[in-house]
Amino acid sequence: MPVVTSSLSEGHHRLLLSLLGHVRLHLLHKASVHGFSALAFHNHCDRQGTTIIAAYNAAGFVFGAHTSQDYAQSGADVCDEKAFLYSIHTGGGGGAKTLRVAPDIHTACAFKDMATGPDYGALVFLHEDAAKVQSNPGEGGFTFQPAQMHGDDTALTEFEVYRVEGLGDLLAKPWRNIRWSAERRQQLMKIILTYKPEVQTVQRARAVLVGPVGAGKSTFFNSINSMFRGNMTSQAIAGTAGKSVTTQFRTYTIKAGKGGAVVPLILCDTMGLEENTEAGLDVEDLVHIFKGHVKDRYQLNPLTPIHQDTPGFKERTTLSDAIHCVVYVVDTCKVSLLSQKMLDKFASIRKKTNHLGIPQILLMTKVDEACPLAAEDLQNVYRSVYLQRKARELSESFGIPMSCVLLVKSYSEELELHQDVDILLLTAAEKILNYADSFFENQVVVEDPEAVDLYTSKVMT
Ligand SMILES: Nc1nc2c(ncn2[C@@H]2O[C@H](COP(=O)(O)OP(=O)(O)OP(=O)(O)O)[C@@H](O)[C@H]2O)c(=O)[nH]1
Ligand SMILES: [Mg+2]
Repeated sequence: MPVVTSSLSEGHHRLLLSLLGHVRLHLLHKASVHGFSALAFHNHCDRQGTTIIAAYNAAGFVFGAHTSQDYAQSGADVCDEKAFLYSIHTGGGGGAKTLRVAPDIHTACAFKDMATGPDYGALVFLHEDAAKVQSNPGEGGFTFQPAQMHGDDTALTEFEVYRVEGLGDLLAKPWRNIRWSAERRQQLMKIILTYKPEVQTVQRARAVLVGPVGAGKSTFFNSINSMFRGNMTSQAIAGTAGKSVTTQFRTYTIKAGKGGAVVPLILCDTMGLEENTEAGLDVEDLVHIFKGHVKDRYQLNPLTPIHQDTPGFKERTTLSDAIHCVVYVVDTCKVSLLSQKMLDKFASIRKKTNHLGIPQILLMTKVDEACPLAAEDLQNVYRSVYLQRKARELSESFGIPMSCVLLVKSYSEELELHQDVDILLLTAAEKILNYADSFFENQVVVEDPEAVDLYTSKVMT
């Protein structure tokens, strides 16, 4: 499915936010993709809470309507003290002109909640199921000059609707204490570099990154690698495409500096999960990965699941080959958009992971994209009310305690390392090692660890 992107320029976006306060916009409907029809509009926008319309015309106007009430095709007149019409015009060489029209409180109902396009009386969008707006200034209690509202041009070149998500304020106290100092960074580096697994036969902890396509798995590995190397690296191919960019199972060894000591943490990268069966990483393939049967660079194929006769299948595995911690990776911007099918897939993976006794953590990536407060200053990450809400939402839908949820920002476009980014990445790496220790503590001690089927504790011949 093509990615649907907003047509708002950076300037329009900024001006729109200045009308709305401390919020984030989430695109629900884009008529050039979904259709200039009332039906398509209601399919995407009904019962979405606070929304704002952005209609575009060839005269360079972006204009629309804000309401804090649901569209629900109830047939009723909906009143809303928070409703307003607006217009932003940046054409003509001068600065941007912004117009905000509140309804007359004595007469006004915000909109007629019909099965038509959004009907604010003075402006009726998608009029007659077409790319146009009907303009009736004064009607419904909204008074304006048509020239100021839409430059007298009622034909629409685009029509978008955004859900307005309140970001809340910053918490007075962060919900997790992070020390943002150079000393702490050094301390975490040292803890990780001197880590030794509880079990003597195992040299390094092995964690696997599991998550939907584009969640930031490969970029997380690249970021950890860059941090230990001391410069930006991009060993794992990362990027965006309709399908998973990563198609091979990779086990990455990390070195502290060029040619330096090996970090006692192996990060394994996998193909992204997709909601449909026979697409994306196969859940049974993942179980083979957990048990250590899959070799580095194995070409994953959703249509041909791995089995014992698969070339390269590693039959005899040791504790060193197995996965010691599963790291679920989820894009913070997409927490509310995880489909039931994807959540079901995660639930089935969790069931299998629990059965194998592997500890799990949940990594929420792209906090900078999800929350402007975190983008402005990463030290706000555990103080942002919005991010805390998203973490709770995810923890509940996964059934994973909040204590296992970690927020990170990976290096996606930077050329230089940054202390705050490093501290969040190192905190995640330290947590992975602690959880791997829990895995080791649960292992039965066997006489010959080199010849054991881990998960049946059966000595193999
Ligand atoms: N702003 C920002 N972008 C990120 C972050 N992490 C990843 N990205 C971007 O997200 C996109 C997808 O990242 P990948 O690391 O390729 O995602 P993946 O989970 O490996 O995806 P597949 O291999 O396709 O399943 C890339 O364009 C990254 O630059 C982050 O923390 N912040
Ligand atoms: Mg990848």
